[in-house]
Amino acid sequence: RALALVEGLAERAARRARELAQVPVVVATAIIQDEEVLAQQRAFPPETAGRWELPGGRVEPGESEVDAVRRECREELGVDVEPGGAFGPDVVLAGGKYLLRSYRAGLVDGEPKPREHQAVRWLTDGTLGAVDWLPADRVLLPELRALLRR
Ligand code: 9L3
Ligand code: MG
Repeated sequence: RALALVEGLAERAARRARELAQVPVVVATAIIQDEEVLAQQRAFPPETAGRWELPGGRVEPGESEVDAVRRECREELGVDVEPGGAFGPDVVLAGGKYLLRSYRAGLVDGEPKPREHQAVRWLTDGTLGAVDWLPADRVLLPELRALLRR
């Protein structure tokens, strides 16, 4: 009976792992320059309009995560970035519908201008906590702080 219980638990864990492996990833980008990080203010949908986030969006099928970082920064801000590594925890979005995964990036070319957003703002360690972040992005603030202090 104990063996059947363990086998049942192992089967459940394996099923959950397969489910998680299929959860689409939304990338977020911490563009860092001169000890500041770029945040942008959402314009839509109405539930999130006015709140702040790191630039990014859904990884398309067959696209790598770093390619999604490059594409989203070009689309949303009109800039070329060079992605570094991922940082911080994966954050569950929309009750498990997506996973938010965050990457560091350097600004290679262009001046960030909001194309789909209300505003952009460079934040320092001191002002990082002052904007109204989306809840998922707020989870990343300790790791973002650590990146800015390096
Ligand atoms: N999201 C949260 N924080 C972020 C990003 C880039 C995205 N830093 C959430 C907002 C949306 C979903 O992920 O619910 C998809 O993002 P987008 O395609 O609307 O940018
Ligand atoms: Mg986006």
